[in-house]
Amino acid sequence: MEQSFIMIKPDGVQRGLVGDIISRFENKGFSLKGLKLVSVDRAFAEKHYADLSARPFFNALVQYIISGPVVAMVWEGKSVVATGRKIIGATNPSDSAPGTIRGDFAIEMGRNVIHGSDAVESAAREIALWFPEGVVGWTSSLHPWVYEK
Ligand code: IDP
Ligand code: MG
Repeated sequence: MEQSFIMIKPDGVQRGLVGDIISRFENKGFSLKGLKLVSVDRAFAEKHYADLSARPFFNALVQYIISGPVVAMVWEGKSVVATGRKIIGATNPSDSAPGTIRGDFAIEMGRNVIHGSDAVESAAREIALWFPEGVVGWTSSLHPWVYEK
């Protein structure tokens, strides 16, 4: 089953949005497979955002991610990568639809509350980076009530 790496950024933690954000993924029917509150250092943040290292906002982005603890999660389910991006909303909160996490809770790109993997391949890379210890293997007893088969 597909997995996505989802991270509540430091502003989301500071603003007390952790419970609401987790509820949105739980309520959808996705399964939580990994969860931890961590502070990462500059080198780790630079590795996570390596693809963006040439962008003008890279330093500000890294500074933002290391400014406080983040909640790192692995969520599993059918099409969780693409659907997770829909739940999160557009990168720029000015373009994020109301009802999405960024649409409901954010105003600026540099304070957009949450990260979600953009493809199945990047999800695998990010999960390996953030959860080198692996995630938890379990199946929700609600599985047959969420999936037809
Ligand atoms: P995503 O988080 O929606 O996948 P990416 O393009 O991967 O967006 O960018 C990573 C993060 O970098 C964004 O979530 C946002 O916090 C920040 N960011 C992206 N583009 C800009 C920009 O043009 N100005 C400032 N920050 C940006
Ligand atoms: Mg991205």
